[in-house]
Amino acid sequence: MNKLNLATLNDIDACSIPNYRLTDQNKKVGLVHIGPGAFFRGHQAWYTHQAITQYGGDWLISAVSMRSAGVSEALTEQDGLYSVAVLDSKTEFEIIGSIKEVLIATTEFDKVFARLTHQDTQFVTLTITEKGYCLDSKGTLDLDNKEIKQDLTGTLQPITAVGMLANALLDRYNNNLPAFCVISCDNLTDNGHKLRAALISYAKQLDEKFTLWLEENLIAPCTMVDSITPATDDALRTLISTELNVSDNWPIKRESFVQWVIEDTLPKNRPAWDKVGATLTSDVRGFENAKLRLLNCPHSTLAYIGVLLGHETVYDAMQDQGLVSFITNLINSEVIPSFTPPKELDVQAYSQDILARFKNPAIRHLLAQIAWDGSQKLPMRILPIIEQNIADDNAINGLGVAVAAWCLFIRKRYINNEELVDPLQSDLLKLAAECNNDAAHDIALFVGFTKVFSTNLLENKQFKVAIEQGYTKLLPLLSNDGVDFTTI
Ligand code: CS2
Repeated sequence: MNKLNLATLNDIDACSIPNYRLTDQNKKVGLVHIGPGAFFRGHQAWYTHQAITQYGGDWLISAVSMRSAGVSEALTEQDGLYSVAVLDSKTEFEIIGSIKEVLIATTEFDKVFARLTHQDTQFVTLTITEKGYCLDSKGTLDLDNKEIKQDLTGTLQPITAVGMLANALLDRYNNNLPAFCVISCDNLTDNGHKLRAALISYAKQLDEKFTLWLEENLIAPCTMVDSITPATDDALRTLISTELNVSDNWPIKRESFVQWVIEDTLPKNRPAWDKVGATLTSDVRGFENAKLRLLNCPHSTLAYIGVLLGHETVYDAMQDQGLVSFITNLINSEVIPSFTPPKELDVQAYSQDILARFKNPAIRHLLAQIAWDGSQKLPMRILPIIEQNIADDNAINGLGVAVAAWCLFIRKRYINNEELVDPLQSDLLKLAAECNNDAAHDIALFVGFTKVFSTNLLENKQFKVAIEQGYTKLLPLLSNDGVDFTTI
């Protein structure tokens, strides 16, 4: 069977192919992307591919992995080409051509730096996950972060995205090149503003004039990104080779729903993202709040409770009627009242559509994958709702159950000696080791962990009581006993 690459592209007739890669070999790279995981390849690279296909332009992407070699190994021999399978009521395939190359920052730093400081590079997009920004619990750059500290010594090549981009911007400043526009595409509240502030804070440690230049010139729109993109598995590789008659090292699967809302500060010269479905708006915050609160909060809640209940995928958890009624109540009584949605959004319909997406039988999205990095995700998708509800004197009982489920999830990993995927793994496992099943004792340990919980929360009685109650209710799950979710 043919391997997917430029030489075999024309032989594929089962789906659309990126003709521009065959007809215009000189098309330039205009974007660098940091973090070429599945989400980026199913989302921003897909939008950019649509934009190039329909409207042209020198917008090929140089994709940069900060450390891992996997994507580069898989895609380099495929000339950056890969397939996307859209799995929903019908299945559709597409070959995406927008990635020109995949580089690895640790081993190919000079090439990466050359791309970042090239005059053709006008955008740098990022999907580096919450932890990649090295922020503290206030959302500002953590200058005590070990890796940031190392980068700031300037003696070695940068290992953080913030350090690398700040150095590249300094080089552009020194060479009179315009700053590139940075676009954060991670599930962080105010992602663009946080990234901009982090880069400026880093720049302050380097040079005063450069900092002023950056403050005047750095464009960093906030964005909301959405499309459920589970990790690739062998079943997908087999599906691609059967359906497209070509072998693809690393295909991507996602649902058909895809959304990208971008703050309307983008430079005029850009890929035609807005003409191929992205929304430009001045109110990203409203969309971001809606998505983090109505999709990501229920997602994480389902993940922690679902794993404790022994479910494997989001779809499986959504077959559990007790759990679904708990989630639905949580959304209606505690999440929806917590924020003002954008005028154009019908919140009830939006939320119901999300729950319907969770029930998509064609998508096998592992709860364990969503449960990763809880210490970074809770402060974005659950704790702000709790803070708002406390301020508004609204209920937080269901949200307390969600936080308690996270604590018990960590305990279960510890008890079973299973890996906990989280940058604060060792701190969290230490907390778990000290637990003794007494709700007040165990919750005091977790809530006192200031890397996750802000001082406002840890001093709040209502918050502690809600988590303690949730913990007591869910405790039987630790010993695999049942819990009646209709009474929670
Ligand atoms: C998920 C998200 O893994 C997770 O934490 O909640 O990746 C979710 O699938 C996306 O945000 C959907 O757009």
